[in-house]
Amino acid sequence: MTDTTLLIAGASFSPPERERLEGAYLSAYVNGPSEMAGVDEATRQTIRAVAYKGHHPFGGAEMDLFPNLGVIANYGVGYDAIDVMAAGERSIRVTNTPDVLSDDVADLAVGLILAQSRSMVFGDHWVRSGQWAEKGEMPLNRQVSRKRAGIVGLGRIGREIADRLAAFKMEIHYHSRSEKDTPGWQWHADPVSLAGAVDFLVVALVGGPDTLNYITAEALRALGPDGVIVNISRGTTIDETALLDALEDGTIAGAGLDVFLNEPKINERFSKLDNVVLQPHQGSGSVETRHEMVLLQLANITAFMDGEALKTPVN
Ligand code: 8YV
Repeated sequence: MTDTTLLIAGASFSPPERERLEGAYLSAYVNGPSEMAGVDEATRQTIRAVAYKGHHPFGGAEMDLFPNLGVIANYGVGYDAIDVMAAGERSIRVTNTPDVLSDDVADLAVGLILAQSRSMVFGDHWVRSGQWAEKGEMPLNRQVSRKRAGIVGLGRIGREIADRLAAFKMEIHYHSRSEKDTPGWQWHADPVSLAGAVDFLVVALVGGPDTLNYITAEALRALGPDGVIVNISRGTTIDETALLDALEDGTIAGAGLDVFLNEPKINERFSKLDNVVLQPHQGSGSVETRHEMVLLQLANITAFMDGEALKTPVN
């Protein structure tokens, strides 16, 4: 190894993840796309791959800083931060890390349904604060099993969520662009019709401009005062102002949210609500899955360097 070939871009890479990438290729490091212009000219010339982790926009202007860049390997299944069109125009390949994280994200979606409906965070506080001993039983909450679930986006993660909720004896409804071969599950042509038919609406869409504000105020009204919404996709997929209004005025019963606009400095209105369970975008965040994600990211970089077929290309 003589020249730097890899740019590691992402303040959220853990030390073991960084070590693994650095152990494979002579690397330079930046916290994110906004620091790329600060990489010295000689190093920029040598970069052939970027290992990216994060949610800040990575566009054509940043790609142009690296004339020999051939692949952007994203850590994550969602690559909405990367301008894939701009990459294609520059003959830069983009890869992601699908499948390895689907179980974790689906588990968290189910966990959010359970935590919100069965008041599990409140219950924990009831025990710790001594109110159980002082006041007795905590207030009753809402049943989960045998309800109706609506999945928005029946991709890899959406299917995992639906399979899990079916095991909770739920009726499964879904909305996707076209009807899938899923006997017994009911397809809805639009999210408003889906929301009107279910108790739990789980958003499992891809991010990006096509799904911006996909869940509207109208869909939230259709979900209704007993309905709960769960989002494990991207904050952009729900009209966040409409969601906050609906949670504050009782248009819907509650929410379980792992994703937001403006992460990690989310809208302060969320913290004042007692009908929400909030998580810090940790859907894929188990030790096991994050390990597999960095291995897949690295496998894509290695395939590119060796002139082999990319493992999980997106363009
Ligand atoms: C993030 C995710 O990649 O896979 C995705 O699309 O949102 C997550 O797994 C992870 O939080 C690192 O930013």
